[in-house]
This record gives sequence, structure tokens and C-alpha cells, in this order.
Amino acid sequence: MPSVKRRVKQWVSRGADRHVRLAVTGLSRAGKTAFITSLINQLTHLGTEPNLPLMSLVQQGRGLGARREPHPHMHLPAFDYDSAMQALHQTPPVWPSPTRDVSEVRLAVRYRPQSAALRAINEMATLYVDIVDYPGEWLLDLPLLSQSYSQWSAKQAGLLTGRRGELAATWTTKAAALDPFAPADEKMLADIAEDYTAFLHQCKAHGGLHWVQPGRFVLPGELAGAPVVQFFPWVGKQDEQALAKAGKDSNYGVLKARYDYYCEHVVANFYREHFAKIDRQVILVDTLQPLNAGPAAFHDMRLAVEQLMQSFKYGKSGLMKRLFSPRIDKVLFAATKADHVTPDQHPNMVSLLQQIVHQAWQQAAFEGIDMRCQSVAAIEATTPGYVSVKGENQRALKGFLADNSPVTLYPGDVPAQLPEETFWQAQGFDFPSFRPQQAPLDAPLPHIRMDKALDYLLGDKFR
Ligand SMILES: Nc1nc2c(ncn2[C@@H]2O[C@H](COP(=O)(O)OP(=O)(O)O)[C@@H](O)[C@H]2O)c(=O)[nH]1
Ligand SMILES: [Mg+2]
Repeated sequence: MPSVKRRVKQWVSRGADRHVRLAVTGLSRAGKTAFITSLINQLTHLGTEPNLPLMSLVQQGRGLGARREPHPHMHLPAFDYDSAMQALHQTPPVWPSPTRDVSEVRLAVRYRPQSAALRAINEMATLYVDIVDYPGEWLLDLPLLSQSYSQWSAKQAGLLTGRRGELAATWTTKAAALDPFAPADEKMLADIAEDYTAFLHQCKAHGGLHWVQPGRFVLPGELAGAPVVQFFPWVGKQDEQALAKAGKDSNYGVLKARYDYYCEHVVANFYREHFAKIDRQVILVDTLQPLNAGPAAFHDMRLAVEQLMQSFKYGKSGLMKRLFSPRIDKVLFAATKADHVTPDQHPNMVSLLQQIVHQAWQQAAFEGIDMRCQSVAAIEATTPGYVSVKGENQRALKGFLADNSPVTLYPGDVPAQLPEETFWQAQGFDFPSFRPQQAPLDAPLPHIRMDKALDYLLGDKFR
């Protein structure tokens, strides 16, 4: 081929290849690792298995296949797909172990272009999908950027009621005894910060309370143990004007400096380095676990999701827009682990999720971001069916518990609306954790509506 022609062909081919940066987030245990593992797995079987019938690319017969590529950013850990697959194919299978930091993986998806012009020159095009996994907890830190240390402290102190107040006793007792003006006692500050971090973990683990700040404290990644994550809100009773005069080497001064450093370097950096580069965002929400756990946990999950959504209210002149120029144009909210309830309950999961995100949704629509809510099971662990109860057919799920024993059960109805008092009093909702199903290594992972999610997130990119 003459070289000019070859160059034209190369040029067109490069024009046909596309990139999309897809981020997956959600509070810890929402199902990010399972979702990304399934996403990679499903796409690798694209073109050879009938696993994605709801993707228009597949319906049009244009999907050819996908494979993982060396991942592009050396400073980011790679998403550990191989370990996840290994866990899922153990006997008996287990869930992949949790990760606690940002990670990334690149997929190259091969397809036949839609446009006749492109097809005439190129049989194939490639969509490069960079998938980023980051903890939703990190998004809870956005408000810190517009709060001073003293404002943040006042806000946090105000939250220490009820269960939170009880859990906070250890660190607040020590912190209240600190002299703000005395020279900084590094050891004491580290000690209280450790108690404060333990308190945040307890809020999540025992209280089912997900709205914790700073978010990095519970998932510090590479920052674990660094002074930048060694501060806590000031709960002493001194008045603000006096505190403002504390020297920079005093207890108060050092805490304030660490807080400021955290905001500027950790929080702002995350938005600059990661968030601003995202094209499409998936937000995973486990609506079922808080329903299991009770009203306080459910309410707190709502608060946390609302808080998380602030990052998408960027507006034309908002702080987000000015500081980071984000470019996300589509957000998918997915209610995860839908295989925990019978299929007739899936529409309720979706409408419940819609109510949870309602306000932010309106805002986003107003700003031209496309949003959608759906339910998924990234990795389906149960089989829906019927059981006969007193001669009548009733819906049920079959699966295996974590200890490998088989169960058949009806977990209960999901409320279609934000649950009221009566729901909690009647508490008809209870489900165990299922272990994954045993599946052949070369078969795609069983899933519910991953194809619908993929179609929404990527469909328009396969042009
Ligand atoms: N049944 C079922 N359980 C799931 C699914 N996805 C996640 N889980 C459960 O939720 C736990 C946390 O999921 P993971 O993906 O590690 O959450 P992450 O912390 O957001 O990455 C897993 O260990 C599973 O027990 C799913 O699709 N179906
Ligand atoms: Mg994870």
C-alpha cells in the first residue's frame, strides 16, 4: 500500500478509536469490587457468549470481544481482577477480599463501527475503557473544602448525639482535656486521632452509620499513619476568638494546620487528579443492608448518599466547577445485590433508590447530566423460583450460605417508598449473605442486568 494511503488509514483508524474513563464508586461494601469484576468478565465474553442480550451493541451483532490491556497510570494500583476471579472459582467459592484504595484497569473493547464510512475503511474499531474504583467515602469530604477547621469542628461536635455520642466517649473525654494553647503534644494528638479513627470505624461497623468525616480516615490507602490523617474535631469549650489566637505550634494550631493540609492536599488532590478526569460515573448503593439493619442505619445511608451526591451538583458557577471543571455527563445509580430479593421486588428497589437520590437527580437534570437508576446483581448468587407453602406456590430464592449450607427462603418485600414507622414495626425483611454460585471457569459470571448498565454507560460510544 502506498505510504500516504497507509497513513490515511492509520489516521482514520485512530479517529475511530475512542476512550472513556468510567469510575465506579459507592460506600464500602456497596459492591464495587464485584461490579468491576463482573463488568470485565462480561465484556471479555462479548461476542462469544449470549451473556449480554440487553446491550444494543450485541443486538446489532457488532460486539467482537474485549481484553485487558496494560494499565496506563503507573502511579495507580491495578485492579486485581485475577485474584477476584480466583476467589470466585475456589471450591466452595468466596467473595473477593475487600480493597481499600483507588485502583484502575483498562479494557480494549473491539467492535464493528456503525457508520458505513468508517466501516468501509476499518473493519474494526476499539473502545478503550479505563475503569477506576474509588471509595465513596472520599466523596464525603467535599464539604470540608468550604469549611474552616473551626466550622468543621462545630459541625462535628453537633453530630455527637445518640449512638454517635455514646461511641465518641473515649476520644471526646481525652480531647476535652487538651489545652489548646499549650505546645503541641505530638504523642497525645496521635493517640486521640487514633481513638477518633477507631470511633469512625465503630460508627460504620456497629452503628451502621456511614456518614463519617474525614472519609480518608476509614480508608486511608497509602496515607495510613501519616500526620495528615492525625487530627480530630476540636470539642473543647474555648471561644472561637480565643482559639483563633492559638500559636501555630500549639495543640490547636497543629490540628488546624493538619486539617488545612488534608483539605488542600488530600481532598482537593483527589478531585483534581481523579474526579475531574472522569467521563461516566457509576454510584453503587446497597439499599438492602440498611433495610435489614433498621431505621437509624437506613436514615444514615440516605444522609451519606445525599452527601455523596453533592459532588455532582457542580452547577455553572459552583465551587466544583470553578475548582476542578468536572466533565461527567452520565451517572448511573445502581441498587446492588438485587439477587438478595425475588425478581418481583426489583422494581421496588429501583423506586426506593429513586426516592433516595431524588433531590440531587433534579439538580443534575437541571445541569444537563443524564442520570438513571436501576437495580443489578453484579454476580448473581441465588436462583429465583417457587416453593409450595400449604399447597400454594410462593416465590423464593435458593442459594448457599457463607458456611456452604443450602437454603431456600423468601427474604421479604422491599418498600417502594421511603419506609415509614409501620414498615419498621412490621419488619418483614431479613436476608442472609449468600456465597457466590459455583460456576465453570470459562463461563461468564451469572448476573442480573449488567448488560442494561453497560448499555447505558457505554452504548453511545460504540459508534
Ligand atoms: N449476593 C450478592 N452479593 C454481593 C454482590 N455484590 C457484592 N455482594 C456482597 O457484598 C460484599 C461487598 O462487596 P464488594 O464488591 O467487596 O464491595 P466494595 O467494598 O464496594 O468493593 C461482597 O463480599 C458480597 O458479600 C452481588 O451482586 N450479589
Ligand atoms: Mg472493593
